[in-house]
Amino acid sequence: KARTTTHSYEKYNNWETIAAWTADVAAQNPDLVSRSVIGETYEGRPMYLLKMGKSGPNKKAIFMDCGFHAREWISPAFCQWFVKEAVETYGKDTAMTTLLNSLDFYVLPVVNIDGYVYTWTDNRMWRKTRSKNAGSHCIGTDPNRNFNAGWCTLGASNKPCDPTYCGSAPESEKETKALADFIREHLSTIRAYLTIHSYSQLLLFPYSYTYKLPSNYEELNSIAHAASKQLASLYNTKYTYGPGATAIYPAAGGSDDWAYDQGIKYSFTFELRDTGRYGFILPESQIKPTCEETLLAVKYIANYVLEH
Ligand code: ING
Ligand code: ZN
Repeated sequence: KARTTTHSYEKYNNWETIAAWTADVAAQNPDLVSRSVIGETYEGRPMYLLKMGKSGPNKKAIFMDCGFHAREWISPAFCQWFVKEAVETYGKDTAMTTLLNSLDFYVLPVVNIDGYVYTWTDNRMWRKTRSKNAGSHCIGTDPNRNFNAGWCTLGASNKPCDPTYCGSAPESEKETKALADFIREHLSTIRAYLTIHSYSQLLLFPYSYTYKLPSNYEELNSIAHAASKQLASLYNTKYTYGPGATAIYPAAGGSDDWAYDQGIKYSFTFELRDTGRYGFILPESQIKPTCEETLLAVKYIANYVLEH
């Protein structure tokens, strides 16, 4: 099929371009990257997952996803940037080389593909999935309210027309079910879960569905402190960090809380730039600096996981 747009790491790419890019980056780096399909979306699009790392025995893994919320375009841009940095700096940057030799990274570049497509074609501010709701004319479920973590008890709506609609049941969405199934099947290796959103410049960790603190709160807090410091070292971008319930707002059904309760003790939600000047419509000129600084934080967390 003829390509209609050229991929660029410093531009926002449409889904067709990102899908073609996942095939290309795997084909061009066969000893470092492989592509699989973990499911399909409500509208039937394949959910591509990239596995990155040098093959080796008994490797721990880090799972990272982007594009939960359709309008948060900087998020998929970061997943693409991360993959680019991995393949371009492996064998050159000693830190990245160590990470890829010792860990596998599972990167899901866009979770909510149908929603992402809809923000390109119809409504730039769309957030939810694009599934039909029985008994309602309103479309979509908030994928980050659809996980089985205090599901729909707090900071979520049971009304299909609301932007934080929790869905008809936990994992009612094909996209969240595919993600949760993959993680459940790889629980023996996955040591960290990272989910990339925007905006607000926050580094969140559990819990969001309750005010109770996670068992390794002190450890998560110190990791978040150090990762934020790394991030700020490049352009002085200020992040706040803490448990979701207090650092942003109480909200049940989030993927980070669910992953944590599955036993993945290093679970973080990034809220990338900015703090509201441009919000979800972050200019393309900010893709490079945003991704560069975020990469420092992700590398810090990955290296911590490797050593613990
Ligand atoms: N923020 C997240 C949201 O889904 C969040 C905040 C994180 C909620 C973790 C619950 C758990 O509302 C954005 N911008 O999407
Ligand atoms: Zn979001």
